[in-house]
Amino acid sequence: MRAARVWLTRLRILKLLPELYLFRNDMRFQLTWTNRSLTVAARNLASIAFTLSAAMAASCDSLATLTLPGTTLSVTEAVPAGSFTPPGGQPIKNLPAFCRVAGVIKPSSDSNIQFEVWMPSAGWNGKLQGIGNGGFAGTISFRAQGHREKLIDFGYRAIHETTEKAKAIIGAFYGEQPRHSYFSSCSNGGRQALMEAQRYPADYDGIIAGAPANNFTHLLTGALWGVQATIADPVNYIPASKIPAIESAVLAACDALDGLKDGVIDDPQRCQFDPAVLLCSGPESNTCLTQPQITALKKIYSGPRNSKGEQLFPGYSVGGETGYNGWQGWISGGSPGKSIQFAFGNNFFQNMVYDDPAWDYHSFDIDHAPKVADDKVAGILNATDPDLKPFRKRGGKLIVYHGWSDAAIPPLNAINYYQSVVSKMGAKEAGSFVRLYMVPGMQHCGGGPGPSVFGQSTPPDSDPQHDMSHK
Ligand SMILES: [Ca+2]
Repeated sequence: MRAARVWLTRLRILKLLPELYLFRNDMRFQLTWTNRSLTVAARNLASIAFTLSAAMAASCDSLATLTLPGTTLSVTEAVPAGSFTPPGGQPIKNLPAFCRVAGVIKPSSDSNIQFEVWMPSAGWNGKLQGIGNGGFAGTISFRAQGHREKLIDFGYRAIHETTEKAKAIIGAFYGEQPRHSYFSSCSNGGRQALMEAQRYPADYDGIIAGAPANNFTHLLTGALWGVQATIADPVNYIPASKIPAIESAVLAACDALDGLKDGVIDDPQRCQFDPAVLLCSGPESNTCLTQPQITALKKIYSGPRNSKGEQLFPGYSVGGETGYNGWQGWISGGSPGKSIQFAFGNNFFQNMVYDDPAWDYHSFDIDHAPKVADDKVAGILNATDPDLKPFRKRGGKLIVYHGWSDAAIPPLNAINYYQSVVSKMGAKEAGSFVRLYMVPGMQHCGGGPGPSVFGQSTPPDSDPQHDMSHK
C-alpha cells in the first residue's frame, strides 16, 4: 500500500504570487493523492490528499445525495485511470481511478468556499492530507472591503470547514474515517497550518508548517516599511542588476564561517556583514552601491522599527539574495513599485486595513499602521497563539520549517514563533511534539543555493544538488 504524497509545487506557488493583488475568497480545495509528481490547478487554494484501500460504502455517483451542512456538491463523478485535467489546471498523468467530489461550502451567507475531494477507487492507505495555499489564496475578483465573513473564511474558517466536509465525504464513500490526517503547506499555507494547530487541534494528527506567514499583520507591516525604505525616494532603490554584487559581498564575508565555501551560509546569525563594503569608490556600476542604496540595504537586513526604535518584525537574513525567488521578485521587482512585496503590502493596507482604494504606501506611518492593522484584523488573520496544549493533548505533532534565504518572509519569524511556544509550554513539553528546522540556503518555500527538498510533501527533485533524498 502506498503512502499518500501531496504538495503544492514550487512552480505553482511562484506562478500564483505575482497574480495575487487582491484578496478573493473563492476557496477551492482538492483532495488528491499520488505516488508520482502532481500538479494541481493553478488557482486552487488548498489540497487535501489521501490514499487507502477499503470496501466502498457508497458509489461515487450516489454521493450526489449526500447532505452536509451549508454545503452544495456540484460534482460527484467517477474518473477513470489515466490523465485528468482539473479546472483551470494542467493535465495530471498516470492517475489511478478515483472519485471526484467538488462543491461549495457557505458557513455564512457571504462565504464561497470552493473545494474538491479526490478519493482513489482502490488502494487507499487510510490517510487524509490537506495542503493550503500561498499569498492571498485567490485571484483578483473583488475587494475584501465590507466582506468580513470572507476575511474570516480566509483567516481560519475555510481550511477547517473543508477538512470537516472532506472527512464526512470520505466516511460516506469508504464507510470509514481516515485513520490519520495530515496537513502540509507553505507560506500562507504555513499560516493556515499553524491556525489549524491553534484553533482546530482535532482536525489533524500531524501538521507541517513551512515558512509560515503567521504573524500576518506584522509581516505586511514589514513589507510596506521595506517599500518605503527602498522606493519612497528613488535614490534608495536597489535595482535587480545589483543583487549579484550584494550576494557576492555577503558570501565573501561569511560563506566560509561554516567551514565550507559552497555558496551557502549555514547560520546567517553568525554573519556580521557590513553593507558599507559595497560603497562605490568610483562611478556607479552594478558592482557597487551608492550611499542611499547602502542605507536601504541596511534597512532590508535590519527590519522595521518604529520611531521609538522598537523592532516590529525581523529583517531578512544574509545569503541567497539572487534569483527571482530571491530579492529580484520579492524586494526589487522589475522596477520601483513592481515587487511582490509592494503588491502584498500595499494591497493589504489599502483593502484589508484602511478600506480605501485611494490609499497607498505614501500614507504608511510605521507608528500607527501596525496598531490599526492589529486592532482590525490580527484576531482573524494572525496565527501567533503560542498555546498548543490542546493540540499536544490530542497527540498532535508539529513540524515548522523555514529557509534561511527566504526573501518573502523573514526566517527569524519562524524562530520567534517557536521560541514563543517554548516559553509558553516549557522546553521539555514543546520538545515532545514540536520541531523547528531552519533550512540553509533555501529561499521562499523552495529554490536558492541550498537544499529545498527534504520530505516536506514536495515531489522528489531531479536535481541531486537540492534534494536531500538523493544518495
Ligand atoms: Ca558555506
